[in-house]
Amino acid sequence: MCWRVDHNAGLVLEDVSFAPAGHAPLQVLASLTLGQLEVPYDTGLRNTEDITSQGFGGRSMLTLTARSCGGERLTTPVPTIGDGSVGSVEPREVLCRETVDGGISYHATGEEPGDEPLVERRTDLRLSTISKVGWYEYVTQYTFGADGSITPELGATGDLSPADYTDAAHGWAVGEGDHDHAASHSHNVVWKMHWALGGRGGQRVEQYDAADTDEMGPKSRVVSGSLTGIGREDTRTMTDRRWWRVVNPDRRNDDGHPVSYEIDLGASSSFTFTRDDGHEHGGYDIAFTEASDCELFATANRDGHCGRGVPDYVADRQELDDVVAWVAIGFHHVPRDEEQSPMESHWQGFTMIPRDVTATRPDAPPSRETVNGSPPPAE
Ligand SMILES: [Cu+2]
Repeated sequence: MCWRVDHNAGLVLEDVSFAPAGHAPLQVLASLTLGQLEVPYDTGLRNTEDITSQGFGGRSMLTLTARSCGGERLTTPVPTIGDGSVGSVEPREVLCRETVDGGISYHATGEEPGDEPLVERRTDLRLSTISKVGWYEYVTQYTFGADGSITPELGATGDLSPADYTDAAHGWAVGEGDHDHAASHSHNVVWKMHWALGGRGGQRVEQYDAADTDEMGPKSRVVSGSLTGIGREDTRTMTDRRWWRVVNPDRRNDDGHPVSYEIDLGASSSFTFTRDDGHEHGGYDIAFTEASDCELFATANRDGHCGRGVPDYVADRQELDDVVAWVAIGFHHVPRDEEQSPMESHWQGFTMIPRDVTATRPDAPPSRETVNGSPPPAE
């Protein structure tokens, strides 16, 4: 992959490829960035749009220290004033590249009684930057698992806003007694992924749903799963047992299955951006749009003629081929006594995982290399 720092979006990853063990690399994404971070306070008295107003790059992006980065610190030129259109740039150590232990990759009982279990730990590549916006300091983090998983996360630390104290209905008492209620608020994040599975274009989008049927089998209820195509620009919401995938139908693995990446939203406090309130496509957990160079941000997009945000982008229902996905993950933050001070980092994010990029586990241990599909009947 390549990386750079954008004045607004902060860390930008481009041309992201995954090379499964023993296989040729597959391009996965053309780009991966933050599309917006909105922080509306429950009092209704404050709202910030941190990506489009202040930005995560430029002077907001902090120089890393040995304590803030456990790995290697990488340098890039960062503007000293504004977006760099005037003034000078300064090379600074802003990107942290770490190799971290990802826990147990697999654990499976050995072939013969008494054999050691088959066990491997996972290694993850983790990239992060830190941006200070107001009282908050945000960690933009992307974790690339050896299994091909990609996990975007935003960590929030720093301090609670000293300027936002309210009553019990809109906050939480963090001082002595029942007086000083720090205001609750939401961290509403949209990530933007421009897909390029095997290269840009020719991408298809599908939604998977598994529905409870009314049918009770002999042992359990029958659950029926299916895929439906999303052929045109649209917004969708999350529900139980639902996920999405981006597919390249022209590229197949050795089992003949089209390669794809699955998008799993996980836990989120669903939200509607304040600006999107009342719009037909305003409340979404994920949106798919056809790539356009001027559709930069999820809201407050400046280039008015191509739309002010995601609800405008999807409105003309263009056919999807060169696909951009916008994933909305919210976190409703009710302050705690322990957050003074500084605040313990709180995290929000989601995961993308390969689905049928390879015909089997790419790094299978020798005794499992031939396992693929329904086993032959026992003799
Ligand atoms: Cu917060």
